Amino acid sequence: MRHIVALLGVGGVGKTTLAYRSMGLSLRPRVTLRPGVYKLYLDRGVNIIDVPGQYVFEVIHNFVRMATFFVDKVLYVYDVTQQDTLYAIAEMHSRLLDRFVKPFKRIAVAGNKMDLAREIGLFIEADEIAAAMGVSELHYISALQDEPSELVKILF
Ligand SMILES: Nc1nc2c(ncn2[C@@H]2O[C@H](COP(=O)(O)OP(=O)(O)OP(=O)(O)O)[C@@H](O)[C@H]2O)c(=O)[nH]1
Ligand SMILES: [Mg+2]
Repeated sequence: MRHIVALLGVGGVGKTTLAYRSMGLSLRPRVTLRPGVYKLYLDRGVNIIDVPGQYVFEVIHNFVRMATFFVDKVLYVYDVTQQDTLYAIAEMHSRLLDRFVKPFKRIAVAGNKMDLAREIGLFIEADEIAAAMGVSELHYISALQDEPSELVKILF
């Protein structure tokens, strides 16, 4: 069975960059307007679902319209230099819980753009919000700079 992971987060946090770099591509993505499904062939197949939308309501609307019942893991992505993107994933999560009887098997939070955080000296941690969301799996990454092998790990 393929492992299906959905990337959720507001516009510009780096979802498509994460999907591309996990596949070893270094293209600079444009704004995602349509749902993307990227297939990775590792020891186990992975489908990465890149959900379009700039704002919370759009992302949730687009995600719910997709075949969300197949999703094995939801990876909430925020930008560690933008506090509002962190609040946005908490809001997305509560909106999803309002709609689904059962939460997803696996839920994780990824704080992205760590390279930028180090450069500008501003790092917004997700510990408290992740705990409030009931999420214990938390990763801090640079979708732009981390090795693909490291990025792939957080998809599982
Ligand atoms: N410095 C830095 N920039 C990043 C990183 N990841 C993504 N970016 C940049 O952030 C911008 C948005 O990245 P995308 O991957 O398009 O973000 P997205 O979440 O797919 O955005 P939408 O498609 O608009 O929803 C691009 O200019 C990326 O190059 C990162 O780890 N570090
Ligand atoms: Mg995108």
